[in-house]
Amino acid sequence: MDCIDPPKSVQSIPMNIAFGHSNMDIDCLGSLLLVKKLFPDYRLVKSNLIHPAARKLYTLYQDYFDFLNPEELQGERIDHIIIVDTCTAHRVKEYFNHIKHSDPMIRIMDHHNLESCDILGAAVEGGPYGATVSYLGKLAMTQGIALRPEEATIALAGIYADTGRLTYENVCRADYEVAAYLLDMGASLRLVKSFLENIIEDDQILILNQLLLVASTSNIQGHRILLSYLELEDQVEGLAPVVEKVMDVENPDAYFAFFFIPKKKTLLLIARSRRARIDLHELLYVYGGGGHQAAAAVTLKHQDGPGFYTQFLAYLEGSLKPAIRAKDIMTRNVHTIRDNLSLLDAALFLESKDLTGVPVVNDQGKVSGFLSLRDIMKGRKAAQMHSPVKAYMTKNVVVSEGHLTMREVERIFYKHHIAHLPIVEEGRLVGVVTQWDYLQYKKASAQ
Ligand SMILES: [Mn+2]
Repeated sequence: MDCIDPPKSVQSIPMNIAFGHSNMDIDCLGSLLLVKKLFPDYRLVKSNLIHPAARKLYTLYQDYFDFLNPEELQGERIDHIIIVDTCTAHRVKEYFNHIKHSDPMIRIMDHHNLESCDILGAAVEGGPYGATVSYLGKLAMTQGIALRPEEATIALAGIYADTGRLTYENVCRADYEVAAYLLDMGASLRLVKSFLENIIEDDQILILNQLLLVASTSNIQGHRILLSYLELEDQVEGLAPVVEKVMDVENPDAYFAFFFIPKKKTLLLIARSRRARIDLHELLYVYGGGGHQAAAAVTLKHQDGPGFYTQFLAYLEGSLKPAIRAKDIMTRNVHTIRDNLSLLDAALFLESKDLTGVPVVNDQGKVSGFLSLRDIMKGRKAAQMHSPVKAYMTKNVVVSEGHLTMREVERIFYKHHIAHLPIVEEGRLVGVVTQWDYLQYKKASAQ
């Protein structure tokens, strides 16, 4: 052969490329798919690391995406770049390491803290969406782009993955709008669900079973804390979803899962919290780890596993903010009535105060009953509105004390089917926790 290949470093046709962050996740893949539809002249570049949660989807669709490796950018002239799902320079370093002799225009589409973007010269767009897919999905909707069912499925998986199936606090209206558009395009919820299933390996299932056996709960500062300590022969991938599964089963306020690999003297602590008061990032930051309030982890080398476990428990005991208790959320200055009041006067009183029920107290301030609208209704039906309250009130009222944790309050509500829980101190009424108080607490404090 006498023809000579042109030197690789002098590519005359400039390229447009798009990529997501290193360790590509499902939102990344979904976003890149939409880039492919919206900007057909862009080539997609893959990260050399795929997040474990996205591997299934990536493996099934790698032909569809037709990714370039970052190394293949070497020597190419790049004119335009679209970066999705990150605006942080160190998360796209693996691509820029190979981009030389180019001065590309960079467009970023993201849903993370956009104002803290440190990729210089880039034009940033997006906003506080639950997923980057939702931003790109809005663009696709505006342009009337049609998707095939498989494409819609991948995109929807991105929204579901980043929003905890549309339940996290980051969810906004656009996430639902784009989800609806993707359903119209034939997205399969059954497939989405299977892509999100991330406990698939045998060793993950084995560890799940072991954790369920060894995990135990402790009461620390009024919180129900789940703890487990497990020694592993070697590193296991995908432990976080296993820990989350145990969390779902046991439903504690927070879970601290310790994994120790003796031969490497390495300790991995994975933590999850369901209470705003338990800030895991703050707790693990002290050990050089972190994440966010509800999910954090730390890896420690040169450790004595059992020793660290004991030491960490003492640290938790001293650092956890006390749990919220009935006295913290109860309504104080409660209205009360006496049992010799007529039902009619009691009804007028409830109406004037806009109440659905009221504790009945005696001369000593002790709770002797509870009168609800339902009790009054019974009196009205029997044409007994001039009867005294004591004839129709609920006697044997369930009362509690202020130190009860919210978990205990919850249990009482459900067990006794009541909507008001009078709180007494030394027998005297000091407040009431209503279902409304309880729901406000749930909204503010629980995940
Ligand atoms: Mn994302």
